[in-house]
Amino acid sequence: MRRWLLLCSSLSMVLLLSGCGVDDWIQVFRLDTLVTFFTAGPVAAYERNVMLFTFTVMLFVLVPVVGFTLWFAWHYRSGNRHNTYTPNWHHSGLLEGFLWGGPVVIIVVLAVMTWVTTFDLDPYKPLESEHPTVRVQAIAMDWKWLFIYPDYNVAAVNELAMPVDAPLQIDLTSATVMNAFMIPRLGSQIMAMSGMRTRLHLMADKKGTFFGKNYQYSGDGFAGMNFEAHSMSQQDFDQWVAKARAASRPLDLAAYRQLVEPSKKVEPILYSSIRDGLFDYVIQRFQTGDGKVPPPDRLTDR
Ligand SMILES: [Cu+2]
Repeated sequence: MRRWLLLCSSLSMVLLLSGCGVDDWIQVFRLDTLVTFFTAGPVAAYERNVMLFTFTVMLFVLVPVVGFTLWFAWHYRSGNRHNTYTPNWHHSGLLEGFLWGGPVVIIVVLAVMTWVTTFDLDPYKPLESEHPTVRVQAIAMDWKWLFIYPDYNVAAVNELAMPVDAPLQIDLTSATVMNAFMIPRLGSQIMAMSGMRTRLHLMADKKGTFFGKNYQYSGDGFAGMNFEAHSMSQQDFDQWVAKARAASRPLDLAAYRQLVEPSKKVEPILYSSIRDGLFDYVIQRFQTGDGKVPPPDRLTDR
């Protein structure tokens, strides 16, 4: 414990003295893995503001309650002999108004805010941007993420690349149990479920590498089911796609079957091409029950 304290304080000193920015703090203390506070995109920023607004509104309950509790305890102490004695007191309109009015106002404010922001933050709602949307199909596996770029005909395991300021339209499903996709610095967690498709729109307005994770406990390899989301210039993104294409590792059905087998702490893998309709195939396998019903013609094994 003392060693930890010493380490932390010396680290803080080093950071303070070197005049580091917020990003260095985030790096050192891995804050990006814990909270949606250090935002790197509009969705996360909106969510952070909702959180701060809610917190502020609730302070209007918390501060008076804590304050009056202390004041009552002190004022009505047994030793206080300097008060009017009112044994027949039983009602005060002012007090009733105060006790009920505040909470009612706060509930109304929070309800309206929740209503409005729920529609604003609908994960299915496309994001507005001058840049074209990048489509991604994410498949949760035991215990890694597969990201397919249908428009570029490439795929990657545990690595999500995106051009900065371009909206991502992520379709998600699972090839196993339920998983939850989230990149805290970009906002909005969403479930990935077998036999179903969910959709999430995200956007990064900063360049950088962001931590992403499965936030739903899913068994043995869960702890290592992390990935890196890279936000980069359009040029770098094109280069990333070119790098994937040069990988000469096609993601055909055989490669998929191999990949879908449980494995832990998987390093990023790039795929140079993808089997057409793979995402729908994964969904269909679970919709038909036991996975034995033949998939669509183009996906049958030969
Ligand atoms: Cu839930």
